[in-house]
Amino acid sequence: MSPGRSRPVGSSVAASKSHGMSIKYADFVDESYEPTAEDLVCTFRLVPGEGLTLAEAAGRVASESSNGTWAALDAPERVRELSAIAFDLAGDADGGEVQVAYPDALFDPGNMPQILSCIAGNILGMKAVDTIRLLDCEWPASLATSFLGPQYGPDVKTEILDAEGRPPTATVPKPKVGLNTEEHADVGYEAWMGGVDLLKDDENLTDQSFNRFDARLKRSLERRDEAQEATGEAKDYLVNITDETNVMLERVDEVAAQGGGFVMVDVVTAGWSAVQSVRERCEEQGLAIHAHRAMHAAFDRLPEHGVSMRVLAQVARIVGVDHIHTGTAGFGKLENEDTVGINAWLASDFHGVSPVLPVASGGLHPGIVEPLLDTTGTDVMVQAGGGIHGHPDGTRAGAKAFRQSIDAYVAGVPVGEYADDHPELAAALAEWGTESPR
Ligand code: RUB
Ligand code: CA
Repeated sequence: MSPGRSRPVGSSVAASKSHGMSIKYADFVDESYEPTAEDLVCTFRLVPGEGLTLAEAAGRVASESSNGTWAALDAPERVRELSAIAFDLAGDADGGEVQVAYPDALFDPGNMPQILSCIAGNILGMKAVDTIRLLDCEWPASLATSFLGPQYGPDVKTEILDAEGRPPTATVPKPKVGLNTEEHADVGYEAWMGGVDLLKDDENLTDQSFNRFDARLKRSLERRDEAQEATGEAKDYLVNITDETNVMLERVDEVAAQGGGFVMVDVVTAGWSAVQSVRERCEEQGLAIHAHRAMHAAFDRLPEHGVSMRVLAQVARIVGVDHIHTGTAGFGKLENEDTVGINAWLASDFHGVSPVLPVASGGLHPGIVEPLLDTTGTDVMVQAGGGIHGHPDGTRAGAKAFRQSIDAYVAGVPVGEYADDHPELAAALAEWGTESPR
């Protein structure tokens, strides 16, 4: 079969009705189909429901995620042209992997919720599959470039920060929620003075009564300016604007008015539509977006079901965040899926869409930086909360120790050796060693 969508309707079409043709599940499978450059191609891993073959389950997936349903339908050819085709089936009734090609005309360009309602919608709950996971997508240029994409990506290192040639660093004050505005901004000041580039709000700190958004933004940026002046190094603040969409847009304007360079959004809990709106406003205001991925594990933790972190990261890049958390490659406190592969994808050529800077975060401390960067490379942001503020000599010493561990790595000096004349690093290594916390 030649590539392209104009193909004879599946051999199993039983009867054509007067004004069209009858389409049913089996017509959504064509093992000889070759996808075109205009197709969105999704790879699914699935276990068919009881009594179904892999092909029967795959046909149901392609049908339900494009334009079919459980009943055989009479449909004109032009409607049929919008159908997805399951074309590469590997496995059997016990499970396998299936590729499904979607014509780009099925989608509404620039509308991420619509795209996800197709490829990650009803199919996740179909009885025709016991489990199904969207593993990976190959995006056509027409969809990938129908969104704004990242404004800065890794260029934040030089365009907003002074982090050329090294991983930028961030820290989230701990306790994560509960400090008042002055205490929170103080922690930021101490961390900046110790050598950290970015103060970061925690994902569940927004505008609570004990630490109001407006006051925190204002006070943190005042302290940032003091730290910038004292150190001569650019510093900034990842302020968590997550809220209802219109409130977020007001906060983007407010951050810009106060001279901040970044906003942080909990992209999964806020929703991609809201992230699209924030991205547009950030274009006007010149702000970069730090994407926290809280709740991603509801989609990606169970390996047989849901949506992979790889696909969530693809969506984030297309919509246009500048940084996204992608885990710590097995080090640290949280479960991670394929950090290295996801980070490579975020840096890869992708229809001219800018890359995204990945963020390693969750249970990091100076003793883990060396093996982490050995695994991920240095094109990442590294974040430590407890691994800075839990330092025996406090936040400023913790920030120094963390920065020293990065400087040691970039200089090619083993961290234990660098600690010989860097007492803050020596104290951190004495406290935590090189173990990952749990
Ligand atoms: C970091 C922390 C962040 C995690 C989330 O705190 O709690 O929310 O980065 O995980 P600490 P991920 O440095 O004290 O562990 O980055 O994997 O989404
Ligand atoms: Ca957190």
